Order: sequence, then C-alpha cells, then structure tokens
Amino acid sequence: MEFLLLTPQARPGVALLQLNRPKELNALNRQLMLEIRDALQQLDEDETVRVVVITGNERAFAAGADIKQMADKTAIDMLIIDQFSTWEQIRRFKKPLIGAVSGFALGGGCELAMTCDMLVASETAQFGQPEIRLGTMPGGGGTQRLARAVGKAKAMEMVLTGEFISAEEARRVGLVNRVVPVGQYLEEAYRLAASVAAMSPVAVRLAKDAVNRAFETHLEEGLHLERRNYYLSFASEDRKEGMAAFVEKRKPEWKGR
Ligand code: CO8
Repeated sequence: MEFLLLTPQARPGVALLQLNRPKELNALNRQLMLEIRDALQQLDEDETVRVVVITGNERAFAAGADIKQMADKTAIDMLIIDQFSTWEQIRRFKKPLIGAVSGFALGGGCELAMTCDMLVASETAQFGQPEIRLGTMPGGGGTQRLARAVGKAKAMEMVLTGEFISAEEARRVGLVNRVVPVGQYLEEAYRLAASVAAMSPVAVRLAKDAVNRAFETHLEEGLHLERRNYYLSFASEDRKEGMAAFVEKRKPEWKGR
C-alpha cells in the first residue's frame, strides 16, 4: 500500500488505518480509495479485529477527491471509472468504523467521514462540502448523508455555499460524537473503539446492521429487520454467555459465536 498505513492491532482488537498523502492533504485519489477498500475487506475477514479507526493527520483528515486527477475527466470517463462502486464496498464494511478527524474533512473527505459509524473530532476539525465552488456538487453521498445527519436547512447551506463548519458546530448538529483537544483525538477514538471492542462482536454486527437500516428503509421494514436481528442474537453463544454472566455477577467472556 502506497498511500495508506495499516496497523492491525493498534490497540487490542482495534485496527488503525491512516491516510498517508500528507503533502496533498490526504486528497482521495483513485488508488487511495482502492487501498481503503482492500484494507477494510482484509480487516472484515480478520477475526482478531473488532473495530477499525480511520484517521488522517493533524492538519487534514482528507481535503476531498483529488481535484488534479479529476480536472480533465469527461462524464463518460467518470462513468467508466465508476469510483462509487468502491464507495459502495466501503459502505458495506460490517464492523464498526470510527473516524478520528482533525483538520480538513472536505468534499469526499467529509463524505468518507460520514461513511464512518461514529466520529471523534479534534477542536481544529472543519467539515464542508465545497464542491459547489468547483462548479460541481457532492457525489459520494454528501447530499444524502449530510441531510440525514444534520437536517435539511444546515445541509442545504453547506452544499450550496460550500462553507465549512467547525468541530463544535458539527457536534451540535449531530455530525460528530465527541470533540476533544487536538492532542487527544486519536486516543479518544481508541477509547471509544475499545468500549465497542469489549462487546460481543456478533451482537455488535447485528446492531450496526439494524441502526444503518434506519437510514435506508421506512419504519415498518426497519422494525422488521431489527426484530429479526434481535431474534438472531438469541442463537449466539455470546447472548447466552452475556445473560449467564449477568445472573452470576461476573464479566462475560465473548466467543464471537
Ligand atoms: N485535490 C488535490 N490536491 C489538493 C486537494 C484536493 N482536493 N486539496 C489540497 N490539495 C493540495 C494543494 O493543491 C496543495 O498542493 P501543492 O502544494 O502541490 O499546490 C496542497 O494540497 C496543500 O494545499 P493548499 O496549499 O491549498 O493548503 P491551504 O492550507 O492553503 O488550503 C484547503 C487548504 C482549504 C483545504 C485547500 O487546499 C482546498 O480548498 N482544497 C480543496 C478542497 C475541495 O474543494 N475539496 C472538494 C474536492 S471535490 C470532491 O471531493 C468531490 C467528491 C466526489 C466523491 C468522492 C470521490 C473520492
């Protein structure tokens, strides 16, 4: 991998992916997106990994799609490249993905952050969809995920003006979970990751799947899926262990089965 650093056990059960094109503010070129996809696929298959943290560096999570790589493309080039099939594969990652964001999270970078299940931001983080300033618009889910995350008024403002919002505002409108001083954002993401990694991976997977459906289906179908996953959790050894441990007043030992 050229533009991505992978640490499979950055913390017990927690892998770290670090975007590594610092000179270009981690602009998401085609290869970097493919590397993220491949790394996530590998981590999905690795049973020792429970949660993944994805980060950039202090100055930038990612400043968007690589504008230089896109500048001379035609609509048909874009159609043939079909970059969004890669995004679809990233979106289907089954384990919890936590974004640790500092500095710029713009355009495709903001969209990548919104693909995460939870976000921890440093006080210096800035989120924005500035594509409108380039004469285009978000294409990686920006209009849809942002509207769902922050509501119509704020999403419209960000997408139509290209203005950035601060980490604190992002927290207030519901885009990020936690905001911490810049020296602590990665540690805080690890802390959040560790508290999820301490749960049954089977239950975590079923629960993540169910919460995601809330954004993709109507209520009736979402409730139906929730109930199915809930019943399915009763087939796991971990569910028996979790309830037995509660009754016996001891810590559960998860098997991931
Ligand atoms: N693409 C390519 N290179 C970039 C990008 C980018 N998105 N962002 C920054 N860079 C490069 C700069 O060109 C510069 O390189 P060089 O030194 O060779 O000129 C280097 O990174 C440092 O950047 P700046 O000198 O501009 O740093 P500043 O601190 O002055 O400014 C900003 C930082 C405000 C972040 C500024 O760089 C900027 O506005 N960047 C572009 C942000 C943007 O418009 N992003 C949206 C891109 S379009 C998009 O994401 C569409 C998404 C579609 C789906 C996703 C597919 C992956």
